[in-house]
Amino acid sequence: MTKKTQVAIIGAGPSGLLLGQLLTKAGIDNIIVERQTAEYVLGRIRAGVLEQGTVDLIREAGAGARMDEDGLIHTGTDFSFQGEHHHLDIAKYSGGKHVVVYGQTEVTRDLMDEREKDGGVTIYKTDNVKLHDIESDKPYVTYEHNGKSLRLDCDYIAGCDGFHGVSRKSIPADKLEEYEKVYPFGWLGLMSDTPPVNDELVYCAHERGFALCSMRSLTRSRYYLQVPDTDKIEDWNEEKFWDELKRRIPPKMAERLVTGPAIEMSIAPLRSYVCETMQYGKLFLIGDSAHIVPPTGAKGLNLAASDVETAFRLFVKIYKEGRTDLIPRYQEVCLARVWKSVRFSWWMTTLLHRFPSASRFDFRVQQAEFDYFINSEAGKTNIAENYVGLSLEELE
Ligand code: RFL
Ligand code: PHB
Repeated sequence: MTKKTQVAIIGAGPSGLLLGQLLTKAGIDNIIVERQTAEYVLGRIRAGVLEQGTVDLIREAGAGARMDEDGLIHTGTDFSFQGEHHHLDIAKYSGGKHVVVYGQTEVTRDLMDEREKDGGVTIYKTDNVKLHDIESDKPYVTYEHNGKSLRLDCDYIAGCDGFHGVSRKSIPADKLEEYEKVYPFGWLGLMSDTPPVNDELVYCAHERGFALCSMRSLTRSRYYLQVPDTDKIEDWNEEKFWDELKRRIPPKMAERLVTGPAIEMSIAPLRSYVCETMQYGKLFLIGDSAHIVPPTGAKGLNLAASDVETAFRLFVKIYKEGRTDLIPRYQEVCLARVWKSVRFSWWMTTLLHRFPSASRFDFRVQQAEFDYFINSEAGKTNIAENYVGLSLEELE
């Protein structure tokens, strides 16, 4: 059986769902093809910090009501270096901007609900998704669903299928321009229904390794620990996690930390990756399918949202004004922002983590760099304006 749509979207993560909703609201037909079930997608605990641009786009997609109600506005963020606590007034140093703490799971759920209300089509539990003739005027997608082989004809394909997806792999290898950096550690995350230890997030550099105190609400906390990339989840348990966290955060915070059962514990590897070939023929790579950043700058989901914004504005120009001449601008506009976020995420990671290869000299330089940034007006402005998100170029 063959279906037809204007934009075929591969992947129902935040990129695919956000693009789908924006297109639907603009009257551009789209179908999402997702490998997993909706429950599986909602079970992945990931991002927590939304930039203003991401918040605005979610509202434009009609999925902002619950975020506006429940999202926590953060006008500052905290740092700790070897147990010494520092507050950074993000609003003061970014011209009055802030970030919103609202979980990726909730964003995804809101977008799924809105899509259902609008009658948007998402085909979950698909297998063997393949992209065909992406260089031609008649690209199409084939997949298996409920034991049947199906085909989806389309004008364009949006590859929103994450780092391990099939979209990027459909571009000929000799056309891919890729850059990668893998870090020798990962983040062990723990979610618990306990009140957050601090009213702001706390990024903690410590000789035992980095730790992050984050949250999802006033009753739900999210904590992370830097762990060697060789660690397995079986090497850890809740007790060991809480003990280690208390050692890495400021002592006063450790005293008031409320511990509790883990709702989720998992390890994520850290990497920086950019595929500069973000558009090839009729295929557009969006979000994690095109780039990965280590989570230290809270940029992954926000970069995905800014790709979505660029792709969406482009599709509107194409369908409403026939502006196919703007297609090459897609990757130019995206990459200008991607590389700046890649830089910031790499810098935050380098500033705050313990690298196994670091010497005593390297540690002193790291300490001096932190000291400089946190005590200088220029340093604080630098962190704040990157943290709230840099602006996006116009398509034309
Ligand atoms: P996703 O979320 O990976 O979704 C891709 C979807 O595509 C599906 N898929 C396929 N579907 C069909 N056929 C195939 N062959 C397919 N292969 C894959 C998958 O099942 C999935 O549903 O990519 P997307 O939509 O681009 O979204 C990107 C974000 O998820 C990611 O950037 C963020 O989570 C990164 N991130 C953070 N970003 C922030 O902006 N702020 C944060 O605070 C933040 N914290 C984090 C993070 C990521 C983390 N991990 C686990 C990597 C914290 C962590 C720990
Ligand atoms: C999170 O709450 O999951 C989170 C917050 C800030 C980061 C990374 C992850 O930089």
